[in-house]
Amino acid sequence: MTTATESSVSELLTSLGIEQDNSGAFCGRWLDTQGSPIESVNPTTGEVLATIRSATTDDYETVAAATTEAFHQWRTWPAPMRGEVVRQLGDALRQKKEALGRLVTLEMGKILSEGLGEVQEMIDMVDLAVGMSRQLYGLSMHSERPEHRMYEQWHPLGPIGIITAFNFPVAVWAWNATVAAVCGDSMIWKPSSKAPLCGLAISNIAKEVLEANDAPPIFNLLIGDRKQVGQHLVADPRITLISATGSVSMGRKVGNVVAQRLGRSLLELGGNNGIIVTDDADLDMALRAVLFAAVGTAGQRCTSNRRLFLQKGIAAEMKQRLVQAYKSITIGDPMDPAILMGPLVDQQAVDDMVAALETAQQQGAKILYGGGVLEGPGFFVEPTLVEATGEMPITCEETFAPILYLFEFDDLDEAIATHNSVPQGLSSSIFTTNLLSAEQFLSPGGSDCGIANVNIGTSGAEIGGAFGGEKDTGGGREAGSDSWKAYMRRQTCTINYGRELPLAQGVEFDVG
Ligand code: UN1
Repeated sequence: MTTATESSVSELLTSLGIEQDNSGAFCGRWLDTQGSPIESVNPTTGEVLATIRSATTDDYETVAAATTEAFHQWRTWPAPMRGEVVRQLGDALRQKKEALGRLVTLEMGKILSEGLGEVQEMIDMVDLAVGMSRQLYGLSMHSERPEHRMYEQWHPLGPIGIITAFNFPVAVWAWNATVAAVCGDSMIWKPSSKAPLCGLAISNIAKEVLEANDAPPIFNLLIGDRKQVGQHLVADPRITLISATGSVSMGRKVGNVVAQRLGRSLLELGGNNGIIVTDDADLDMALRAVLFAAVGTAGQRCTSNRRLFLQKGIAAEMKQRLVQAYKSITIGDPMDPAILMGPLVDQQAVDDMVAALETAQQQGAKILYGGGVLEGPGFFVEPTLVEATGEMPITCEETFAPILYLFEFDDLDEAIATHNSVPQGLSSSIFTTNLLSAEQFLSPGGSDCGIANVNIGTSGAEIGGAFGGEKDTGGGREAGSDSWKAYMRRQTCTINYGRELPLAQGVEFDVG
């Protein structure tokens, strides 16, 4: 007998065009892929949701060729017309927001409010990209030569590759895809094998929008392993840009291969994000921000708060309030609105958390709260507070789990130095009511991260800004501001409208 939950899950999947057994490659049409099956597992129950026949090397070739062909057509469309297609993608996402949000929650386990928020982030990206489609501005310069004009223009770049992680299985595609589309690029998306159904659902939605506009197949998909798909995508000279989100070790490999062929890469890798709370901070606000940043998405955001620096005057009170708050975190089915923390994505993530906590204790840490693994089914753990003492190399690593390391400090210089002493440089925050402390944190000698916030947590960035970080985080910038430039090629043009041919820098070169 089918239970109510089972039937509602299958209704949801059907409404997004997902079957029990699915193709893993799309390029305007679904290919008959025959690669080894990938199971999408619901991390809340451990049950298989659906299967995907992964793409093979042959499928890669078919998709890469179609994506290249699509680029040749798409780049001739005026940018505002490309923007119109993206606008319609936004309409489709609005219609499917509820279903897509539920799918995100079902497949990777973030709570429904965050699942819906992620789809909203896609919609916001669409709106931004539609505006961008009329604002892909180049500069004009004054030529040093008489009767000459100089300007720069931005052309579509080419077919691009988008590699995304499980934790933002749809929004990170949208950061790249919406901007790349208005810029005139076609693309191949390789989603995480831990969240492949999200890739199927989005591809089905994009397919309808493209077909309704007689647009070439620019939004393509390949689901498969590194050998069959990933390594071809990264090494393929046709793929002008690889935008990759994931671990530092993945980014190092991808970056190396792309650099070898002098391609472009845009890397958004690990974070080890710190929050500094000074004695004069508004502790109510700091507490709420830390909770969302450290426990939200079960600590599985690249922006999750992993290190908390407490000034000595408020440290004891904050620790006590944190423990109280952690005790009241509701853990369970992420579809249930009363729940604040869902499961980790899989057993490997649970094992990684357990191993990190063991190492932390060997290195002298004390667990202040949590540390436990909950009974299955599902991959549930307790959110955990760890008192860091002295030298603890584990605190320089990113563990994708709800572990928060607590540090104490005397003065802000010291806190900023420790804050910056890790290899990663994504997001950072300070909680203070002192203008001088806030500005010190934002000054050139302050936070060394790509994102620096005052009285806001480390996670939950808006799409209007450029998103990304420094050092091991990889240096890439996605989403808003002028991030679009990564998806286009710049051309500097000089036009002589006179009858003479003067050379620049006063060089004379006359024959006879
Ligand atoms: C990620 O975890 O890879 O700032 C992206 C945030 C989200 C994006 C996170 N808007 O937390």
